[in-house]
Amino acid sequence: MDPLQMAHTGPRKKRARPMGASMATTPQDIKFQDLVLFILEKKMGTSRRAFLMELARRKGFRVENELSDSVTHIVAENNSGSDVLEWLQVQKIKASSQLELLDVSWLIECMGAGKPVEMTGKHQLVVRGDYSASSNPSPQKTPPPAVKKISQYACQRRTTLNNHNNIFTDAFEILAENCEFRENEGSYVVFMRAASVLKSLPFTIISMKDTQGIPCLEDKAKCVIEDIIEDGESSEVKAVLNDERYKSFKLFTSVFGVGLKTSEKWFRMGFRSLSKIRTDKTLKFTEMQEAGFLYYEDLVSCVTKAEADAVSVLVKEAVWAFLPDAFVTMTGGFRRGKKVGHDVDFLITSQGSTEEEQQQLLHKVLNLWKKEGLLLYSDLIESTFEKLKLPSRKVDALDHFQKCFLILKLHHQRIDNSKSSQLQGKTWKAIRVDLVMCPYECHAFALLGWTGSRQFERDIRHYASHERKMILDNHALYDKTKRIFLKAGSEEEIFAHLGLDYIEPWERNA
Ligand code: DCT
Ligand code: MG
Repeated sequence: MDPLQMAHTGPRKKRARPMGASMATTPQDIKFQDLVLFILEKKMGTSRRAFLMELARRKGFRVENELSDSVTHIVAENNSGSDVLEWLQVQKIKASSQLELLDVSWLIECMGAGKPVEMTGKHQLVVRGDYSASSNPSPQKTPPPAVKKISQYACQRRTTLNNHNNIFTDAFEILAENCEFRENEGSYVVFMRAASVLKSLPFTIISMKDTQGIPCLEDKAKCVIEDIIEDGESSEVKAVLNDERYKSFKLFTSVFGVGLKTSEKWFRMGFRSLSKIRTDKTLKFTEMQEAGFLYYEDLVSCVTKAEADAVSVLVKEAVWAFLPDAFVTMTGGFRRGKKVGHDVDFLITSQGSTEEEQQQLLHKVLNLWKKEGLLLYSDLIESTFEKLKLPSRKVDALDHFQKCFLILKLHHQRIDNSKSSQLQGKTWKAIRVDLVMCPYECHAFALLGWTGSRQFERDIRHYASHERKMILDNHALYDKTKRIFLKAGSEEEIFAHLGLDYIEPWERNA
């Protein structure tokens, strides 16, 4: 049976569990002001109703908890129109002729489309002349959506930012982060892969049947999906969000320069808040952490696309002042089309300059910004790149390019005013910026590596080694069978060497 048909197969009351408070209280943006929905609990069950209410609210629909005069659409499952009218009579509510009585199949189609779909005869509930019949007219079934085989590798899936399964992927990302904090690499990978595959689906998962044939979903992940479908939330996620260690690590690692080791230390010392840590006389901070605390508020607030564009102008101006032929490309999440990020990443390369000129460039750029008072923090790491060295076999290995991790002062006047998030009184914002300088021969590999997402990078490297006997990293692609390096001047050529269809940057949000 197909997923949409499954929605018609009756109440799901396997386990009657109380609803979490988060369900009704999550504020959601209403996108479709003209519609006010009410979902009938009768014959549907509490938890399924709550799940559908939460899902619809997430998609921007206004869904009322109680039936009121403002309701324009009543959605019911396994009820005829007469059943619904009878129920309304019992509630002493007079149905206006404007009120739409709809089968749940309409709502499910709306969820899939992400917007209200046209109401047709198959959705409208049948009202018999005498109102008395209670049997359910079998609603017309929608044909099953064509299911293409989904690859286990993110580099063979197209994953845009249009995620139909946030409700599940948000849960997986919290669980993965918790595993990361507990250095449980195995489970971290399980949850990240599950989140990644669900992000690529063109439909919302509504029942467990929908998960059939989807790779990368281990039992652990399926249990979470089942919990959310049945109860509207995952008890495991709820427990993690209340967990002392998770909460502390989340807080500590939000400071630039604080990783797992430092978080562990502070947690063991009994710290639970940043204010206590900031003011503790016995603690020693690295220069990075000092900067992290100093610019904390700016750095935890996301970088917008407008801010990233303003930084891009700043970077290009500085780079071109010293190497006018240099290529400067914004990479990372913004290249994948994200509207916000935690930093702005750039890849710089140049064809016509000497090795010496290339090596000096970042030093000159930093000096210029220092003079201009824009450099709030910098950490420059020299290249350890060696030509003809075999690529790294480790999928998470860092690259050997010269790079710097910075905090730049971005004056609000540099941001396109209409989009600026200027705070009153403050004329600038501290922004995290990463600059990477790579030799021209490597730029396609470096661009592919720095565009991400992390899961996409992991999977394309796994794919290269497991499916093609090749080793791919940010510097090169090596064919182990032929024992040769495969050259590439563009990302398209790398995909072609690997025998992969080209995936655009905005389809790499795995
Ligand atoms: N990258 C990677 N492996 C790492 C770190 C980074 O493959 N260990 C790649 C993937 C993305 C790119 O570098 C930039 O990294 P981030 O800035 O951390 O990620 P992002 O996708 O740009 O996301 P954000 O919006 O948080 O900056
Ligand atoms: Mg980034």
